[in-house]
Amino acid sequence: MLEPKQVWPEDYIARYREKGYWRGETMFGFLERRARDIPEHIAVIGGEQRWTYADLLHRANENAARFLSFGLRPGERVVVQLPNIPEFLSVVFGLFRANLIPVFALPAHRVTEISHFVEKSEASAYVIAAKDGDFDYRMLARDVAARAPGLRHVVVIGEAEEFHALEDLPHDQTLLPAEPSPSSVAFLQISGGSTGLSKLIPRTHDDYIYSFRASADICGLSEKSVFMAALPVAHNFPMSSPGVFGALYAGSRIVMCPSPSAETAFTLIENERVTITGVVPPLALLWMQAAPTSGHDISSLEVLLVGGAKFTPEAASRVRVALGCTLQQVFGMAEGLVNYTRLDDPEDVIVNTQGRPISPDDEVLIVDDHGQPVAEGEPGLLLARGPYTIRGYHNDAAANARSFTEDGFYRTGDIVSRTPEGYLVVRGRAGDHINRAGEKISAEEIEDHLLAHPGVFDAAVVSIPDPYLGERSCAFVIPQGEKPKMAALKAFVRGRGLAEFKVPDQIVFVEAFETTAVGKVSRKVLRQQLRGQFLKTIPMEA
Ligand code: OOB
Repeated sequence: MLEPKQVWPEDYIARYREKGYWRGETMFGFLERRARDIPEHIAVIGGEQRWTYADLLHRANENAARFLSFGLRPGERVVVQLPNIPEFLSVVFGLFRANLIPVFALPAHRVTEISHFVEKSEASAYVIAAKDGDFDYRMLARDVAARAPGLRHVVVIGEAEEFHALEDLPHDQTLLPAEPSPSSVAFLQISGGSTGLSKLIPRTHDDYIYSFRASADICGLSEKSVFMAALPVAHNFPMSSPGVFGALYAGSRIVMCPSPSAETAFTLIENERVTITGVVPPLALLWMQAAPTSGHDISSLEVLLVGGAKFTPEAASRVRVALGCTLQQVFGMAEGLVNYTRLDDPEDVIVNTQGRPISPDDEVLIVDDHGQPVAEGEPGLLLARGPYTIRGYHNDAAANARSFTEDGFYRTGDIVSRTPEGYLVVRGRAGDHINRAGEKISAEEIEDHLLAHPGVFDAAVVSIPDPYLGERSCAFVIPQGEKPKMAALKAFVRGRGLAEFKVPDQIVFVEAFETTAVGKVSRKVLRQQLRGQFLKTIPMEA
């Protein structure tokens, strides 16, 4: 079984248990209990399908046996790349039941990212949907299989072609193993990552269940709630804040929304009487713009969670009137710490802050560059430690040395200040990633791809403000030899097998990068210089 490499010290474990945060439940165990309590309640709706809790449990049990039937053994890793369909849940809970470890990829990921996840997690299997919209995931799986020899099985929801169709596999229930330890790793999440490739985030049953059980409570979920997953459900936000897992924990109903466009989302909100959902700021803006003329009755919506990137106070102040619901800001990270504004907070707090931590035992420090606490109210670097914040990444000593302090605090890379009431306000970021509409892009990762082009001598990727996306990416490129065309360079990056959101929005060719008198500057300083230069000299809407 995969054990967390970096674990909480014994005294912390004892405290988290004693305080009732960690209750010894497992991911499958909680669903089983729910299905026993409310078997006939609808658990999930998607397309034409409506599954009760009993249906979901039954399908998960069958899928568990299917995965084991063709040779997967407890503890092995399985990369899961599925869109917002009910099968996401029957597959993932099937993996939990089989003591297999899902690795959550986003539907947008392509061959470079998926191969990296397969290699880094040493995954034996990869689960896909045959198609989503126009995109054929079987083609992608062929490319991944060619690159990752360790991958033994590709399992497909739908028409499998040369791969395994999940439905066709035998499901002999006698293969099912005993329940795993609640302190073991339940799955690996993907980090947004500011340096290089995504890191893998090990989350245990104990810690993750605490985070979404408490989230469900803070977000007011009950058996009467209807939670819509509007963002890709493999992401930590729609998964656990309070997400589909929080919804199942609370016995709520889940609506899987295939696309977050206002038309699709509003139709589902109206038809299924959705009470709560979560979006990133650009979507909130779109929905607010679309609502007055959409012709849909979205009056069932009580709470809109907004997070993943900074929501401006100006936009936040318009939510209640534009959408007729309460705004709940959420500032979280796949590594752990999640902050919410509370539903009964004064409007001023809801509009102007990104909330306060879930847990009384979330330890939050705001420090300067030397690790010293800043004065109350001043901005500084946010460090976090607590009952659902990881102590280390999966198998990545270098990243762990960088991203965690000696005493186990996670360096979030976010710059925040704290109000006297303990609410955090996100002021910026120290790390070098671009937060493009909530999707995190590592500057370094994209620079490496650009440098692989023969016409590129050097490249630096920076974030620049964007009125709609919040930030977009701009690559500064020093050409060599024949200067490549901008479109060709974008196509080159795309052709390296990356998620579309990582292709630079803009490319600016320059002759040289400024260097200091000493000669070489760090990439970090260089990016800062370029960002400054760009904002002064080039119009925002290029
Ligand atoms: C969520 O998780 P990740 O892992 O994709 O990204 C985490 C980073 C944070 O460190 C911060 O830089 C940024 O995303 N962020 C926000 C924010 N929420 C996240 N920045 C400003 N304001 C916010 N409200 O993005 C995530 C995970 C769970 C719940 C919500 C978001």
